[in-house]
Amino acid sequence: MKSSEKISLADESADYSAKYLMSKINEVKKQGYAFGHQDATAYGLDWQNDGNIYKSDVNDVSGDFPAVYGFELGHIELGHDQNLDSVNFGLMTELIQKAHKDGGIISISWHPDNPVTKKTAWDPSPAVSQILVGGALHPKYRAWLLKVAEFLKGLKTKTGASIPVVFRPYHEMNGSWFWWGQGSCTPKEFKLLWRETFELFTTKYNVHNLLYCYSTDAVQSEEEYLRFYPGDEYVDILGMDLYQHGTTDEYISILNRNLSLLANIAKQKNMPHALTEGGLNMVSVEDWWTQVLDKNISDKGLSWALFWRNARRDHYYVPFIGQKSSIDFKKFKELPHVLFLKEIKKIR
Ligand code: BMA
Repeated sequence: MKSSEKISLADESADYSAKYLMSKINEVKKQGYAFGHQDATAYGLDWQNDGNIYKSDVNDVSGDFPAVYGFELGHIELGHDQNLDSVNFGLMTELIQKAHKDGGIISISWHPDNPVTKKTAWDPSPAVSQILVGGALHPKYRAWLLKVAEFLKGLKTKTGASIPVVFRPYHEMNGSWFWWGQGSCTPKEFKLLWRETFELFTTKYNVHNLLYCYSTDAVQSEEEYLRFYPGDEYVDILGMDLYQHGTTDEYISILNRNLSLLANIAKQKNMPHALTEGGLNMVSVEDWWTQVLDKNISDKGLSWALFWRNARRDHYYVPFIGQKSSIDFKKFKELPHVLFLKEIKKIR
């Protein structure tokens, strides 16, 4: 029997592909951690994928593609053709197919608009109580979730096999910037939102290719990490989003405190864990990759670390050719425990 057949996931009807992905994620951490980038192949600094090129700033600089590929579903709920960052959903499906075929891991986030005010995800006006079962906007929200579910379950290889993904909804809920965050709903409402989404996906919409990832922003304590936690029956992977907003010394201590705490909870729950988002905007520290990041995360048992999108000249998280941290990034890529695509491809 293969190890993936023994794996039990939050979704009791999870398909073979999801179990296989979970066993792969568990294998990865035995060898190191995988490197991930948001929208890696959709666009980069001064280029955009028009459907005819396959490239990534990461590959241009380092000679290999990321092992983990972050994609974002914001605005799929509105029925738009493009997400909130102008990535076409058809193209996204193709890029997911390609990354999967190459042996990469897919992680998907979702920044839905505020269902009450119709403003962005960053409008913290309360909304959760109205979209829960029994709420006035529940039917509307169910229709939103159906759109997400259809996209996710429609992810198939060219030969029709299911493509498994790490689904990471309602992230950074302990922060107060999203409508599902702290201050906009109670922990009880948040947990219901998560569980109702999970139940709808697994029992009504028949989505069975997902691993559910719970990810907070930085926390002060285990209690804070678990304040909104919906329960082990609804989660497969534990994550944290940790960005450098202040000094390098501050970030070093944020990484160590938070990732040690995360590793501890993950051990108790026997779940894999990851740095699900992070980075230093515009990577202004030359040796950031080896000296700030790797030195402080390599002993934390992570399965992966994903860096945010290369959107524009003042909003990017991985180097492009000629960028200040690119020499250090190449050294980082050569570290034996840092896994890029060619390395993760070998892990089964
Ligand atoms: C944020 C920024 C936004 C973007 C959003 C969703 O961190 O990058 O510009 O729209 O993520 O990808």
